[in-house]
Amino acid sequence: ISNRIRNKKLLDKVCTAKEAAMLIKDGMTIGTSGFTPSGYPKAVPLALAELAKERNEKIKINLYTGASVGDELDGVLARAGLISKRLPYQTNESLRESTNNGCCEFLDMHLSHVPHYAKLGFLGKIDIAIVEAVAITKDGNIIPSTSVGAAPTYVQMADKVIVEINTSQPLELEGMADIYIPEKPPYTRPIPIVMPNDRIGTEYIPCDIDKIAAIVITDIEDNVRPLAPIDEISQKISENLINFLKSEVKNGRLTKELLPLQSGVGSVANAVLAGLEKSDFENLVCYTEVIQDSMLELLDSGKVLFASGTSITPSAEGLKKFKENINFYRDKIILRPQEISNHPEIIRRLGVIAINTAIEVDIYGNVNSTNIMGSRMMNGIGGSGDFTRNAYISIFTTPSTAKNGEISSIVPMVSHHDHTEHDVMVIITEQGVADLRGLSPKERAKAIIDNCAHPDFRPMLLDYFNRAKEGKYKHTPHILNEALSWHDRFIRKGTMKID
Ligand code: 0RQ
Repeated sequence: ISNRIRNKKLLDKVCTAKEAAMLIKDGMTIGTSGFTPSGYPKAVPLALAELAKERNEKIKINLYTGASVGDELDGVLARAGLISKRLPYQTNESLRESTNNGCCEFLDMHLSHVPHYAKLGFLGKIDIAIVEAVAITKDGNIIPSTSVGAAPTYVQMADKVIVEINTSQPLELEGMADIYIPEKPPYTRPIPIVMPNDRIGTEYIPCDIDKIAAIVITDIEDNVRPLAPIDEISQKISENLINFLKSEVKNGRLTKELLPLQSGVGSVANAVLAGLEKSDFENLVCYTEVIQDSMLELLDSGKVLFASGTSITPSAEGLKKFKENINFYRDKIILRPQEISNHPEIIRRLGVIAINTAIEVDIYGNVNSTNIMGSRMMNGIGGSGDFTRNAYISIFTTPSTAKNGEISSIVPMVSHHDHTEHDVMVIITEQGVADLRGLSPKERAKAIIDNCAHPDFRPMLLDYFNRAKEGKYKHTPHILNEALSWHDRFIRKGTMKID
């Protein structure tokens, strides 16, 4: 344990998860490590739920994380009814249910904004930070595990810090993190990253040793999510993306090395990235947030030389492989705070190609990535807005239909807005590619309907668009009492199709 807790005095702080959980009181705001079920605290939240049950207490806490975390944190606390407010992104079924049935307030935030707003005091006081670590240095600084997320800021802001030393996380993770906390505005200096592999900070999360109130030793592994196998549709989307990138090279707008790549999470995103393996592109680099299975495979094959992110979140098999070959990955991956991995200034400076997933897209290029049928929260915007708005090329991928073909992912008007027509450059479905750059709204509508809509819905979309154009105002033609009727029909009849 002396390898993991390097200051003898800190050994006095080692306690059970239950003792640490007793520090958490009703009404507190807790900021935790963790980003897309990776590197989040597990033992203390499990103990907190147990404790509340034992004492029959209905305490409520505000839970701030980096992004989605595993069931031991989100799921267990949501089912116990302990979460009053949660931000900024989630993928847990119980928490999703709790959010959608009104038991838990959920703030869906741009991920780069979270530490920034916290520092500015916009999110209130942080009482306790809980951070999963592989070790604590002699000076009390924290070596994070498989994710950095918003932990550096929560540690900086919190009154007390609880550290979960996770012995299932290899000590070799030490050295992969690069912690740099930007100054508080106004008039800050530029963040000195000009290349994706620049290191600008420390290998540890700076922490005032006196703030460490409890240390819990655990070996519970990250509860990572399985990825759906790559199906025909994702394969076709991936091919369309590769062909689009190839045409950019042909037209002299990109080289064979492309530009730093960012890719979102989920099965479609994983499949899209996997397609790069067989492409002619070479010496690629990634400046992204989440490092998923396909990115590790691209590093294995040498197709990708280097990846910068804020978390390593492969599937269970991918995680096993990562741990077994950690020495290979150590100098090829940098983990940064999410404020840096997703920072607008750096994304714009590096010229990132951003590839994210839409739930639905409208004929003018507005994108909904979060709310199904306008109101039902799926996961959240995550980092897709951070990257899309500032990207060199912003791309959204989606299958052209959902729910066995009953829903068109291309609709007259999105039922919720995450990314506006002003930020979205390219839409890709399994049907084709709509390159919206330099197009007016009506030109965009034509490109999206012709290239991306499913043939089952294309005539309906064209009919809507043509009738809308007959209206008085011709700039972004809509028929307002019809624009959301497709969603309404699905809710009433289980299909967007007309009899
Ligand atoms: O629902 O599971 O109930 O069937 O949405 O869809 O096709 O499984 O796709 O796993 O890639 O997730 C956008 C949610 C896609 C994800 C989203 C239903 C569909 C299914 C999931 P069921 P799939 P994926 C990175 C950056 C956030 C934005 C982003 C996501 C479920 O990628 O959360 O990219 N993105 N952030 O049936 C109704 C439609 C639908 C639909 C799909 N048009 N209407 N339901 N679904 N399209 C994240 C971070 O920054 C951390």
